[in-house]
Amino acid sequence: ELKITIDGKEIVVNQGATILDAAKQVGIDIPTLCYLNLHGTDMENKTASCRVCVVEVEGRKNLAPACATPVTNGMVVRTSTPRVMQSRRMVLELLLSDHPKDCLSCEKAGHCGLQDMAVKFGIREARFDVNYAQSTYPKQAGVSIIRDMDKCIMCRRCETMCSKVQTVGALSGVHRGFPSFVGTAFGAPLEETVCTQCGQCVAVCPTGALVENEQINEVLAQLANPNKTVIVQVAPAVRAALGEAFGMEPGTLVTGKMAAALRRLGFNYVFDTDFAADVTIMEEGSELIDRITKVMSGDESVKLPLLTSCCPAWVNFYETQFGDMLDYPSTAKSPQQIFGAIAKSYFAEKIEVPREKMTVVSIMPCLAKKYEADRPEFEKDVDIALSTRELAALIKQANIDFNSLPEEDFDNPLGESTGAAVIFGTTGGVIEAAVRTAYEKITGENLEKVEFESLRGFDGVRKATVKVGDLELNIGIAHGLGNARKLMEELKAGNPNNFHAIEVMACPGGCVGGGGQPYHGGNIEVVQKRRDALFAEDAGKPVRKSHENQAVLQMYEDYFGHPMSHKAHELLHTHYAK
Ligand code: HC1
Ligand code: SF4
Repeated sequence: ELKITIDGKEIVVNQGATILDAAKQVGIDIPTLCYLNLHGTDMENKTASCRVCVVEVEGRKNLAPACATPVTNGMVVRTSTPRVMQSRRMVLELLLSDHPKDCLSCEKAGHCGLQDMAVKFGIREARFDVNYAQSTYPKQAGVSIIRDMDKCIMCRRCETMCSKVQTVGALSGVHRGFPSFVGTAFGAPLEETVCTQCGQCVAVCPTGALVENEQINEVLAQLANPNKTVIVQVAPAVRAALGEAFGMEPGTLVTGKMAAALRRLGFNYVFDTDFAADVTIMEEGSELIDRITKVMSGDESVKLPLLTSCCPAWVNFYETQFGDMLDYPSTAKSPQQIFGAIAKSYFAEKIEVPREKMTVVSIMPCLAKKYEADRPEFEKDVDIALSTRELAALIKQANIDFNSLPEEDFDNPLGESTGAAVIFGTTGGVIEAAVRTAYEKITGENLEKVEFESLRGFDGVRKATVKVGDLELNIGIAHGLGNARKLMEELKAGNPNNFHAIEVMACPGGCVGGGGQPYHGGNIEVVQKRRDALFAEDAGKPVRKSHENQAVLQMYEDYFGHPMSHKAHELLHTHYAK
């Protein structure tokens, strides 16, 4: 234990604590810009590059960055002396000297850490402004992400996220001095690197250097076109976060208001990705049972464990990083793509609209879903994928008073869903949904208690064994790609845990923590509250097992026959490539 005095307050801290940690203990708020700690994940960025958190330490000549200076016994610290305040101002002015001044039209306006600091410190003029008539770096616009390195302040949060949490390593600091920024190898567009499009770099970027590829106007163009039937689907995790954009507490469920808002925006059919999540369980669950049966009878043509395949950043990750293990993931398409395929076949035929006259828009908590929708093998089953943030912006542009909307239902039939589908949006939820169905299919018994507590939780890697009749089903769960890598390395070493199935979600927390969700400002508790909201929605649903979704069963009867049928394979399954 160490003693430290901050602004006259004596504090006892543990060895290893920083001045910032100590100050937090007693509620002293030292401003930070580059620092970020997503507690419970591997994300801690303490590069001490912005110098906004500097403080005075008695006996030291130079100011010290609070985020990266460990406490020593007897330390005396002052956090807001005139010298400290002047220094913070100067640092901000220097950062702004090398930063574009297009705040008015910047995508990050209102959510920008640099802007917040400039406001807090009352910066009124750009004393050292360099001439920004010309951009220094070309803007790179990808399918999911736009990189504008003129706006990079070298905080390195994206690099920490990409390298340490996701273990992807697509981004790193290049050059020295003024020309430095965080870039890709040889300046390649993200699509041509190992980037998975997870969007977690966007989620933690404090400025407008990394933002989504906004497609709001494309959606408006479709809605304005009288020749188009425009269908919208909403992912499970969106309903647990959208309310935050309208001032609601994190964890507020807005399912009904969201449906009402989409209807007022002019979508012809307001449907639910949850319907397709139930279909995914029908397909993936059947595939799991099929593989287990085959492996147990000595058939070596299939592999265990089955890896879930609904998270597009995870798909990109295993395609690039584990290209020799592509027979492990389920061949089922993701719910987003299953929905698109069903909308443009089964539903299109039902309402007698040719697919060319139909536009499918998805609202996703994710940026990789834009990339997924754009993959050539999916043939534009989904035309446009907007993030939760983009939907919030669209609702605001349309002058809809979200908070006073009534609660409305989704349309039928592709709006009907079960509790199992709702929990797809949190880590552990996809596999819990699959187990609910697999249990009943394998044992033929009714599953009384549908909650599997052993699969829930927030640890990065979780392992559980679920008894399904005589079978001991061994399950692995990872969220965050670095954690997924640990499980993949285990598989390479011979599957010592004898896993039958593994669920992976690329983002910390699963989709509730997706790269397209309202910015959580570095507070991982926000993500956990969204998760709790999804579990609450599941608990309140009258039907909680995917194979009991009546609209799904009707569709199989009318159209696909049965899961894994020829037609199901054609429309609902995919293949992977290195
Ligand atoms: Fe997800 Fe999924 S849960 S991937 O996290 O399987 O994005 O929410 O839509 O497709 O259903 C995201 C969420 C989402 C798919 C489903
Ligand atoms: Fe890295 Fe994900 Fe950002 Fe790609 S999208 S650069 S993988 S953090």
